[in-house]
This record gives sequence, structure tokens and C-alpha cells, in this order.
Amino acid sequence: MSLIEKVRGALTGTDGRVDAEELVQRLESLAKFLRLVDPYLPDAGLVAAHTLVERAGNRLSLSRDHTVVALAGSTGSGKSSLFNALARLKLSPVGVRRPTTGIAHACVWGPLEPANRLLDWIGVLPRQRFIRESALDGDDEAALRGLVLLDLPDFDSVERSHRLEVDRLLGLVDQVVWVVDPQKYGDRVLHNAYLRQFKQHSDITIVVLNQADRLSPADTEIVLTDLKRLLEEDGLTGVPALATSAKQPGMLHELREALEKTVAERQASLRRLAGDVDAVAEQLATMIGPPAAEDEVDRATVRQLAHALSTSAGVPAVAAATVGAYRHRAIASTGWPLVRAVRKLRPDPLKRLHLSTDKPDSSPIGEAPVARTSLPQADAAQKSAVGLSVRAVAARAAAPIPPVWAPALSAASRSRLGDLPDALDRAVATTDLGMSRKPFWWTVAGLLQWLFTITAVVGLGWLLAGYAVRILGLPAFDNPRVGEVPLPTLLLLGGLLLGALMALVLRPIVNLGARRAGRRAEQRLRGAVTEVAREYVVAPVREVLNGYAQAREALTVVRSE
Ligand SMILES: Nc1nc2c(ncn2[C@@H]2O[C@H](COP(=O)(O)OP(=O)(O)OP(=O)(O)O)[C@@H](O)[C@H]2O)c(=O)[nH]1
Ligand SMILES: [Mg+2]
Repeated sequence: MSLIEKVRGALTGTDGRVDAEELVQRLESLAKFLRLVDPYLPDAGLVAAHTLVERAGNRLSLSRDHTVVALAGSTGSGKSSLFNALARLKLSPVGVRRPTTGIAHACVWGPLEPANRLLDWIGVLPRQRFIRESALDGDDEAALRGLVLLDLPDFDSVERSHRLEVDRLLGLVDQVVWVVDPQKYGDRVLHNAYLRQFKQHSDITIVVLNQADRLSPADTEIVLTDLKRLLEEDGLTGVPALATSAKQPGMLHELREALEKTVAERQASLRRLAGDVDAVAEQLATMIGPPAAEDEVDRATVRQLAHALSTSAGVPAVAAATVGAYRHRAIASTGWPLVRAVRKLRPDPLKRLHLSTDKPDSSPIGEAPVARTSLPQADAAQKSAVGLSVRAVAARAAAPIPPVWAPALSAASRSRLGDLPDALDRAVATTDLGMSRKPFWWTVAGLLQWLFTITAVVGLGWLLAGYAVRILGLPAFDNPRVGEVPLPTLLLLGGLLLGALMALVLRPIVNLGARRAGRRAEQRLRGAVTEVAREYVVAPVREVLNGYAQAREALTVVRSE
């Protein structure tokens, strides 16, 4: 017994029994796996698994009291002769002209009726169905009750239809008895195209060296030894290889016993399906590798994408406009009243871009009017930078998992690209740039500027009134003085000087505030763009990776033997 067989024996029980419930669970997991990967992986690699799920569902819902055993082999090996000999009736024509059998025959041990639905599914025509139960037999055939024996056409037939029929039936039956003869037991097609494909099914495979009556006992041993060697090379170690003869009933003893054991165990159908699940799971394992990275699409990749999207969405332009708007509004609030008036004639840089300067609209989604900016469309270079970073997201996600997933990840990363420009524009338009509230010091500075201006105006008015009085020859005011300087002059010059001084002192403060406002706006805009990047590019990629992770889990259950 090989190591693998020993391990398998330990897992499934020493007699290699397959637990029906466990098999159903594996099949359910296989169906779940297929549901998960179907939207993402190419159909071609999943056909066998889909076929198996459907076939297993059908077989398990049909009679488990019957075991379908097929006699398969090349033309003239004696399948029909063995079929008749086992049934002890002449049911399937044996011929000299090859190939003889073109259509499968079935013999049911026990009543036919309960096996009919199974035979319908297998596709044996009603007129090719026979029963092996007669009152004359007594209990002779009781040990085989439940056996459905099929005589297949030849697999290496010159008739294409025969080969197709054999291939179809070999996919459905519970157990296969390969019938070989002393001349052709080493046939390349038999071993390469058939027996090797059955290596997952060694527990439901029997090989018989038929026409052994033509060999001496010593030669039979030699041929059997050689046959076993070939079977080992096919990966069918431990498969029974028995000598039989359809012409000598005494030489059918071992085969009959093997069939009786199969029928009694009622395990063949489960073993067959379990072997199929093993084979399919092995094939699917190439589609699943290590778990997807915890941080599937890392921060650096998202940051790079957000950067490219920010540039294409005009974030730097909006940040620059915010700097301009801050300066514009600060001067309009804190400058000399005359300067303010001139300022107000010029457009606000943010309003020029049709950007919200108030807090974002809090009305529920759907009711809010679609915000639009007047930012220029992204140019070709910016678009290609976006394309590159979107590809980088897909590539990063695809890196640790099998390459078969790469097209799905790439398609997912691009799936919402069409909606991206609008989403970005909306994000930029609705981001609170932090420009809705007027800083308190602007008001204070604005009031002071008024105060200085009024002071200067009062001084000027006073002086003008003094001149007027003098011109009219009226008695002049006695202007109060502060030190040597008359008060009106002091008021005029002081008001003007203080106003100019304050404007001078405030300039660097306004510039600093403007830069800070620009940085804050840029940060908020980048945050909003990152959200869009996550929703429109990263989320669809994550969805595929999520499918991968769940499929990986499902496959673990499918593979548990
Ligand atoms: N001596 C001897 N001849 C056999 C034995 N089995 C079959 N034959 C002969 O071999 C020839 C072919 O037998 P079939 O049973 O028709 O072979 P088959 O495998 O059904 O062939 P196809 O239907 O063409 O695929 C017939 O002439 C049989 O009499 C056997 O065990 N011993
Ligand atoms: Mg035949």
C-alpha cells in the first residue's frame, strides 16, 4: 500500500468507505465555488466542474440500491461474451464481424421497474434493457441483486458514434470493468486515453484479462504480471487484475465475487463521485493560490491613484483658487474702504469656477441638484496617468493570486471608469473648502479700518471747514493742538497712517492665512477624491478579491478527503 493510499485509508476508513453526507457537502461546496467564480473566470476551465455538479445531483437523486457496472474495452475483447456469460443468457449479440456492439445493452439483476429511471438517465434504450431474475434461479443470483450491468460498444472503434457513446457512458457509470485480451492488453490507446484518465478511480476499477482459456496457466500468470506492471504505470496501483474466460464458466468465479462485493457494499456510486470530485478539485486548485493580501490594495497604491485622479479633477487649480479667494475676501473685508469697493468689483476666484463656497448641501441624495464645476476637462496626459494608476491597482491586487484572476481584476478596476469624471466633479463641487466662515479678526480689522478712515475724514472735514471759515473771513477756530500738531491734522494724518500701517501689517498675515486655506482645501479635496477612488476603482476590485477569498474557502471543503 502506498503512502497516499495509507493516508487516504486513515481518512476514509480502512475499507475506503465514502460518507454520503460528506460527499454531498463537498458537492455543495463545489457548487458554491462555481457560483462564486463564474462571474470572474473563463468558462472553459469550469466546464468539468459544472458537469460534475449536475451529474452528481442527478445520480444521487436516483436509485442508490443499484450499482451500474460497465464492461468496457476494445472490439473483440469479449465484452458481450462476458456480459452474456455473467447473465447466463444470450442477451447481447456476439459477432465475428467487428465491431459488433454499437449500442449499450443493460441487464438488471432484480426487478426492472425500480431501475428504469436510472437507465433512462444513463440513456439505455428500453428495448436494450433485460432482467436477470427468474423463478428457476432460486437464490443463485441473489448476491448480484441490484447490479445493473452494461455491455458497451468498443472504445477504439472505427465507428465514431461508438467512441462517443462509450465516452458518454464512462462518465455516468458507478464502476468499470475493463475487458482486455491477451493480444491487445498493452494497447496504447487503452492505457493513455482511458486507464490513465481513471487514476482517480482506482477504487471502482477492475481489469480482466479475458480469453484466458486460450493461454496456459503459466502464460496467464506472465501476462497478468505484465498487465499489472502497465496498470501501475498508469497510476492504477492495487487495481484488481483478474483472468477470465467467457467460454469457461469456472473462470468467471473471481469476477463474480468482485461484483457481488461491489453490489453488497453499495459504495461504488459514492466512490465514483468522490473520485470525480477529487479530480475536479485538483484541476480547480490551479485557480486558487495563497490568500489575497490582508491589505489587498495597499495605501501607497491608492494614494498614487488618488494623486492622479486629483490632478485630472483639477484639485491643484481649486486649491490655487482658494488661495486667491481667501486673499480676495480678506482684502475686501479688511482693506481701506476705497480698496474694498474696488475689490468687490473683481470676481471671486472660487465663484468663477462655480465652486460652492458655502457648506455642502445637506439635502438628501437624489433631491440635491447635481453640482457641476467649470473646471477644465482632464487632458490626455492626465487621463493616461489615471489609466496607469488604475492598472497599478489591478496589478497590485492580482500579484499574490493565480494569473487566471488577472483579467477579472483588470476588468473590475475599469468597470466604473465611465462614471468617474462626473463623480470626481461632484466630489470637488460638494467638498466644503472651509471658506464659508469669515474669520473674526477680519471683522475686527474691518471695523478698525472704518474707524481710521472716519478719523481721517473727520480730520479732513475739520481742516476744510477751517479753510472755508478763513476764506469767508469769519473768525477762525481755535484748533486744539496735541503738542505742536493741530488736532484736525493729527486726525487726518493719523487716520491715514494707521490705515496704511494696518494694511501693511496685515498683508503677510493674509498671505499666511491664504496659504493655509489653500492647503486645507487641497487636503479636503484629496480626501474626497480618495473616497471616489475607493468607491469607483478599489471597491470593484475588492469585490473580486472577496469572491476569490470565499471561493478559496469553498475549495478547501471540496478538497477535504
Ligand atoms: N476463446 C474465447 N473466445 C472468446 C472469449 N470471449 C469472447 N470470445 C470470442 O471473441 C469474439 C468477440 O467477442 P465479443 O463478445 O463479440 O467481443 P466484444 O468485446 O463484445 O466486441 P465488440 O462488440 O465488437 O466491441 C467472439 O468470436 C467470441 O466468441 C473467451 O473468453 N474465450
Ligand atoms: Mg460486443
